[in-house]
Amino acid sequence: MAGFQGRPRARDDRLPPGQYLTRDFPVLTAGPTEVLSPDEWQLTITDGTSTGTFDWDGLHAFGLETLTTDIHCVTHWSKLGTTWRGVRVSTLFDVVGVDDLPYALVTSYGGYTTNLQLEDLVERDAMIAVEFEGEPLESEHGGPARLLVPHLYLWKSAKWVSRIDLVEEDTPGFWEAAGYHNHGDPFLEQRYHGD
Ligand SMILES: Nc1nc2c(c(=O)[nH]1)N[C@H]1C(S)=C(S)[C@@H](COP(=O)(O)O)O[C@H]1N2
Ligand SMILES: [Mo]
Repeated sequence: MAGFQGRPRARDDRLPPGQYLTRDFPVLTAGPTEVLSPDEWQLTITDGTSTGTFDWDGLHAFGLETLTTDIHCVTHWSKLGTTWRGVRVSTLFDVVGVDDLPYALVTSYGGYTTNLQLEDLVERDAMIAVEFEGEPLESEHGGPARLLVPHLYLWKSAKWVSRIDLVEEDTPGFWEAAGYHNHGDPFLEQRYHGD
């Protein structure tokens, strides 16, 4: 039967297995909140050969895109239809001219790390987010700027992002080394190592 194509995904299909919906926005940080002003923040992207550093103005020079997306935390809460503004990671990679190395290690101010496959940063909606629901991103949620990788569990979305190193070898980040799944796809329920 024709007519179903393009139909928005039903609300129930948008909730990954084992998740519940929340209207709150819980804060989850494995240490102190980093409090950085926009002037203090910068992001370095490197593949070991080509390197680019973006400060607040340099990031905004690309113009902000709006993304409305669902987010999922491994602690079982999900939020549907959250709206963010930021700059696509793929835009920054193109500007720096990085090689397509297969993995990324992302580092935050304060030392948090998380690892990703290149494709998860460039083939979906990953962005450096600076606004949430029309407001500057609060410090506790990673402001002034965080990584947002909405199709993976939220521990991949490094708050106060400071570096993205593209690398040949995959290295587990903070939670991945502590037993979380290396990839973290919520629809495959990849919560812990071995899932
Ligand atoms: N720098 C940094 N980023 C981080 C974390 C952290 O502890 N430090 N926690 C991660 C985890 S486990 C989750 S669930 C989300 C939570 O984001 P929120 O506090 O904005 O809800 O941030 C992720 N990014
Ligand atoms: Mo988390």
